Amino acid sequence: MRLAGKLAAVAIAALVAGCGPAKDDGKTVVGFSQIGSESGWRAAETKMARKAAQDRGVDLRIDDAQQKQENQIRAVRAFIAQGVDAIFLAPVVATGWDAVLKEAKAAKVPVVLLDRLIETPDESLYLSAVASDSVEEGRVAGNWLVGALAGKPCRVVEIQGTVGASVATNRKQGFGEAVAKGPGVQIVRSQTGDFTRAKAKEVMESFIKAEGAANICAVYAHNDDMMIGAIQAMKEAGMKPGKDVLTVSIDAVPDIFKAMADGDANATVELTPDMAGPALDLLAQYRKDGKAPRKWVQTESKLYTPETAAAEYARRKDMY
Ligand code: GZL
Repeated sequence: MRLAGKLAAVAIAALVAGCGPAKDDGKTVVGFSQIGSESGWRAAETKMARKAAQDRGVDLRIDDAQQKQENQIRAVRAFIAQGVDAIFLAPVVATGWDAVLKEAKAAKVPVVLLDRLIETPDESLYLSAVASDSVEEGRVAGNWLVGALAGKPCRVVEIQGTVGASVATNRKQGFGEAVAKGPGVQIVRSQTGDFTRAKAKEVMESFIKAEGAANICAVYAHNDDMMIGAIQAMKEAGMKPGKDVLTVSIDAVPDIFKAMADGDANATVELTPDMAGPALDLLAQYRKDGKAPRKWVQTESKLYTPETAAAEYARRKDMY
């Protein structure tokens, strides 16, 4: 490409990503293609990423993709054109990344995946991934429900995360495997709420209309924000979530602890929003010694129930 063309490409890329070429002030520059701010958990991940970068003296540039893959691909290209040292990518969906990640690889820009995984035949396209075992998260949620039912049959409705997201596919799989062991436990409705409160409220309203309030024994939501939306829908329908209807969801954000303390929710599976900290540390080590890090840095999946909800809410409310 002629020099003029190159300069034009950098200028356009800089405009798209909102910042100029990577400065050479000795700081590591990382471009973070963030999914959006669809949930309290996601907002906390962004907040903690900024702090983790500041604590480590890293120049972190965050692009908000408004939950659109095409925006993430555009941001990754912009970061490559800026000459960043590395890219963090929270992939909104699991497929469609090979082409742009091949461009990053060709430009020798390492990519670290955060909180969701991708499906690719070529694992060399990313340096490492910091993420939970989302099948296990679904299993922990399902095992809790089977235990709480203690053999009682139950018609369960499920509100899934974003269609095509690795965590949604996996959380559905893990939960399904676990509740298959519960006698008479049946998932009677399952639909995406796209990880947002508003969409999940609409989906829960449609479930109540289709099933009848009295026929819904439990709700499983792939994240707490959607459960908060479902709780609002159940209350508006005169149902008693947390009492007549068992609830279990994932993330362990402050609002679900408040709901548990208020008696409106029963269980959540924790997912730490601090994914960027471990990613920055493995990147620093890699830049120092050139040794490939582990392909997957797994974060833990711990169950919380109402017994500790008030204390957990007090502890978490200013962190997120
Ligand atoms: C899970 C993460 C999910 C959260 C949701 O690793 O990708 O995305 O559970 C968020 O709150 O929308």
